[in-house]
Amino acid sequence: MVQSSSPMVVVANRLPFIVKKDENGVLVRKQCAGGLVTAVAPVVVETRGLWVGWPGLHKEDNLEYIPESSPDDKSPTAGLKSEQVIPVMLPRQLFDDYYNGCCNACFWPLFHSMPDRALFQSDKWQAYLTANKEFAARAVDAVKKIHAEQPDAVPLVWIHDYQLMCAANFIRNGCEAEGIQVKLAFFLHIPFPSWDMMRLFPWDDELLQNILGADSIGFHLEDYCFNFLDCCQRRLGCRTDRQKMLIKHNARLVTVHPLPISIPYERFQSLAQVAPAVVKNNPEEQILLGVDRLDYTKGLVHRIKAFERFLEKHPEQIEKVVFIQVAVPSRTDVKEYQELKEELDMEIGKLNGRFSTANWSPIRYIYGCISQEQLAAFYRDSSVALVAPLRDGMNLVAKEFVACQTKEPGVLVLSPFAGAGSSMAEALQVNPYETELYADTINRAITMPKEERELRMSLLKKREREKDVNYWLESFLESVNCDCKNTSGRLSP
Ligand code: GDG
Repeated sequence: MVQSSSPMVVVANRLPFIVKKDENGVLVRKQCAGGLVTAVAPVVVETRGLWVGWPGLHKEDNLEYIPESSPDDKSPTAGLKSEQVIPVMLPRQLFDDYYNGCCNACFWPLFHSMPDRALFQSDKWQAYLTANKEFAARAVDAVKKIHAEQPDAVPLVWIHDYQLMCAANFIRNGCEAEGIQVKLAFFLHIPFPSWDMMRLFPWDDELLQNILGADSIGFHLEDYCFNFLDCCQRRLGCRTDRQKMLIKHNARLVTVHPLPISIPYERFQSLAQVAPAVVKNNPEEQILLGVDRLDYTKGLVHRIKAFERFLEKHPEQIEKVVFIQVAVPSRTDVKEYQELKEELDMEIGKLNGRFSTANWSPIRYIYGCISQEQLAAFYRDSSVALVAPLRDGMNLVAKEFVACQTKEPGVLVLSPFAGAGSSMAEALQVNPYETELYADTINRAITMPKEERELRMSLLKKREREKDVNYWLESFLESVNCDCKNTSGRLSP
């Protein structure tokens, strides 16, 4: 397990589980553990730290206590005692304005460079600030609790993602008022946009200043780091050093780090080794696979159009290939997402109607969440994974596909607009906006000779095996420790 010398306080929009009432009305934990939780939760347990976040309930729900994990719970959060969890309970309306109104209707599209979709509303931004203050107040409670139990330790507060971009500054002020020393780190899971995008946000100066409340800021890619430095320099007039990735702000030095996230590689590989085979129409049938949250950034409609063009250009592939698309419902109460679902349903229906034969349909569309074991089986038994978002911070699906390729090597088709595209060089690159080339790339992937597939996949696997999620976590902890030594220096002119 990855070690940290400081007690870790994680501050994230969500707790690593949600709290629900079971059929008998008893409060229970419902697990929603992804790779991040799997890697980070044991560090919180080990360092006697805390996790601050939303439990899935609102203030009106009067949550009385956080239930302990059940005795048969084998998940990575099982060791997290209820006293290590601090729930953030906001009034329902405030939560809606903050989460749907600001995070998802403004920051999500803007940070994915889709400004036409972004709504800029002052009241929603105010709700965002209020919510961030509430998360910060609970994080300061967490720090005080640790300080009382371990007075010599300097807690490491690790804030996650675009829902909490202002929390670092509020936590800093709270801890200073209490006279408690902390290290503050922030990690953004989505892209950080260019100055051209950021300047469209009417309160960009306040946002940037609040992000700079952290001592250490992590993004997936160097490009996102440079975007952030650029914004701080141009909007706030900060002095920056692009080589050392430093920003001077209010007489403090803030460090910026490219920290590309990854997956629990071995867990996916092991799942793929035991998962039952995917049922095919015939043993020769080749599966093309897409796995995404149903989100407009993921390029789902572009993908269906490219697949349609591929079938038009290559009728010889009819009845020989099948495209399985898993689309996980997401933000279903938002109109834009409902419209996207309707568009996708229609495009898939049209294509299936046009090309289906008596024994075969070109697209198997799963709207819902499947088990991780089933997912591993799909990854393993697919000949081609189509990972072609219009924009994506990293994209873990590309990496999970590679980890699960334990049998016949398949081909990864990857968009350069996903963060993963900048390191997974052996994938076939595709621009999702260019339908003709997209269709040709699908054909190239489906007909690629075995030697080439083997070579590409073995190189992809080697990289992902070495740089898994634990490597990411270790790199993060190392970067925070280095900061303590380096930021005592000066910014070169
Ligand atoms: C954000 C950033 C960044 C999907 N369907 C099922 C299922 N999944 C799991 C996958 C994967 C995860 O969901 C999706 O991760 P992504 O990285 O592709 O995308 P986002 O949700 O948008 O995540 C992204 C990430 O944060 C991490 O920093 O890479 O850029 O947008 O792990 O396996 N899991 C199960 N059933 C499904 O049907 N069990």
